[in-house]
Amino acid sequence: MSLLPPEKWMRRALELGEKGRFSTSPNPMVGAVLARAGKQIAEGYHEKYGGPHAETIALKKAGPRARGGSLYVTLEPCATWGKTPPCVAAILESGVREVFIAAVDPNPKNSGKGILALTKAGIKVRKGILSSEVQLQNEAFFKYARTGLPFVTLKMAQSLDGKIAARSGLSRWISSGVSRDFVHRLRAEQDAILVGTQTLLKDDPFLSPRFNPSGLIQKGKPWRIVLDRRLKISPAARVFRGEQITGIAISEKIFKNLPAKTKKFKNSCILLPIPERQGKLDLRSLLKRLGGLGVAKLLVEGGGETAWSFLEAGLVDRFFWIVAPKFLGGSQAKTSVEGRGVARPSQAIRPKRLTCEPLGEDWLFEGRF
Ligand code: AOF
Ligand code: ZN
Repeated sequence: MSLLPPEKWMRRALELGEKGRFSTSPNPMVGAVLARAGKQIAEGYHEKYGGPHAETIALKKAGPRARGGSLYVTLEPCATWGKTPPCVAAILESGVREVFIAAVDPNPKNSGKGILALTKAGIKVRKGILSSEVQLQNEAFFKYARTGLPFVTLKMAQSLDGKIAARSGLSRWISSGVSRDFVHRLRAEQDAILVGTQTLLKDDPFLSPRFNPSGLIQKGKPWRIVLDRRLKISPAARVFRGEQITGIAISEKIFKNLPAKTKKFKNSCILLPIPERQGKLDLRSLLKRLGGLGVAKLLVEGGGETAWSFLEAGLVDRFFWIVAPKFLGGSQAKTSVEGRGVARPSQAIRPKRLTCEPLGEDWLFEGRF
């Protein structure tokens, strides 16, 4: 199939934007291509959070050759000052004749303003080419920009019979090496990774990604967030090792009543006092808090109680379910989703857009809510 020229350039821009996957959050992945008379003049992408925007990079590279050209950019150019000057100003100055935009910026600060400013200045604007691809690539950014809440991915690795550990509690390893590599890659693009109290106390996890493409991951990331309502964690726990920032979500009540206990953690991590709801941390409040701190991508890694709490509260956007082709058995062995569960099959929580594909020796289910 031969691609129409605008789609061809936009596809390249989409591909370029992808290079920012591990280093731009909570800002978007954006790519830009400048073309004239059917030839590419320059390209650029948003490399890292706080750095220059994609279209500005491409225009700078093109210099005077941009005049009369067409700019293809995956996200609507910004019209206001942020950490960098507005891209619309750079576009107007460049002498570009037309601008193709894949998706309108969901950021209320910029949304629609870039298109308006360009149109007013007499520049031809065309939007919508590969819009859904760009929205899928940036689905965390789109949710975060609209709601202020992180995009939540729930990840689990279980046996065919739904167990996440053998009856002894041992869980290393249920899934295969290929699946574990997949998880480390997934971790690497998150702003934060969260686990519940039981996983924290039982597994003493590091929660670090053993994958850092060209050292792109931002310093201190991904943050490690642990749910620890009553502050039971030991200051010697592994989540305090290494350079990643650690946050402990504790009950507001504990924070108020136990100043001495909280003090010994003050220098090694961020304490996040969260209101309680029915004897548990209110997860929606926690997400709001994390969003306020700039967490746009949150990975919830278990265990079963935590998975149920997020599912029950309707706070999961996407899940990855790794299913290893084996049986562990045992009525006491931990399962992937615990908590109270639903009373009747008709109340089951049903995902949308479910896919399943092989992942090494395992199977990967992906779905959304
Ligand atoms: C980016 N990269 O290539 C484009 C963005 O914090 P700032 O100043 O970098 O501004 C971030 C906002 O700029 C972002 O929310 C989006 O609205 C707009 N476009 N952002 O990080 C880019 N084009
Ligand atoms: Zn910009």
